[in-house]
Amino acid sequence: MVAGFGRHVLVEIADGQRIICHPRGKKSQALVGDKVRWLPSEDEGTIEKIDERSNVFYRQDELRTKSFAANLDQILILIAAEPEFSESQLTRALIAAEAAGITPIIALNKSDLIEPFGRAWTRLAPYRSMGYPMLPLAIKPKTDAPESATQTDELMALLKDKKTLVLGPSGSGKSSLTNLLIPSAKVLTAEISQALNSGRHTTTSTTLYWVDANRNTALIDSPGFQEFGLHHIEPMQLAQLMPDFKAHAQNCKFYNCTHLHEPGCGVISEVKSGAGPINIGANRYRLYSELFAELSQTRY
Ligand SMILES: Nc1nc2c(ncn2[C@@H]2O[C@H](COP(=O)(O)OP(=O)(O)O)[C@@H](O)[C@H]2O)c(=O)[nH]1
Ligand SMILES: [Mg+2]
Ligand SMILES: [Zn+2]
Repeated sequence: MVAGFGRHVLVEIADGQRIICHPRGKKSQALVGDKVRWLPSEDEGTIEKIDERSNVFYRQDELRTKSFAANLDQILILIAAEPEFSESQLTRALIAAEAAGITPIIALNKSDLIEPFGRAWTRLAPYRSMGYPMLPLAIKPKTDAPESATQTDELMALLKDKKTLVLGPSGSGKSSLTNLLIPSAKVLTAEISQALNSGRHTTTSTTLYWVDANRNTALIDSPGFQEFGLHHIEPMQLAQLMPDFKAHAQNCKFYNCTHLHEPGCGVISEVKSGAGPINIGANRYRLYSELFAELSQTRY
């Protein structure tokens, strides 16, 4: 499945044709990236079965709103020198990726903006020492920039033959990346919304674009990075999904330590001393405490 607008989805068949399909019944909610079995019905199609998924990327903003993609190889978190990225959003996306067992790549765009880029790159230092793959990018540098060649070769090598979900805040360069790699993306998007949307009110959707003619390399565009909810994650799982916390949580005295107030907590003693090889900065500890509180609120 390559695009979805509520109950109407686009399924791509072997020859590359994309067909409007409807799920049969309520339970078979197909996600972008799913492999599905379908049957023609009149001029459209019905999804009969969804193949088993290797993974599902899950983001739950409010209790009712869920966004998904399935069978991903990796997640590209695209942030930029400007506008300044939110460490909270970055952390949430990384936790969601860890929870789904999908490799995240952090890319910092707009390396041509030397000073803000330097500041942002420094802010990312803790994430490099946690071991996250990270690369600088210039997707669409200003033409008067000293080095105006686009800096995307390393990224291209990472994307090759993989299905990559692209996430990032508004203004980070997501559309620029899509347009660079898939020159026909604008036309495709217009066609898709026309096919699926005619006369309906819908929000923007998640869409899969092939980068190569052989359909081996794909980018999946997904809106909504601002409100990155993690309501599907238990607070007690959090530390295991944050590599810097995980490294120190094994030293806690209590196996069910929340790392908020317990005596003999390996995390708290690391935050206080800053002595370990993987330091937990004050920012990260604050983000953890906030998330822990948020995820501990009443569940339905
Ligand atoms: N200086 C600079 N600007 C860029 C770069 N890449 C994209 N932009 C600009 O950043 C702005 C936002 O880009 P866009 O692709 O629309 O971001 P989106 O909101 O994530 O889709 C546009 O004005 C782009 O021209 C870059 O490498 N350097
Ligand atoms: Mg955009
Ligand atoms: Zn602890």
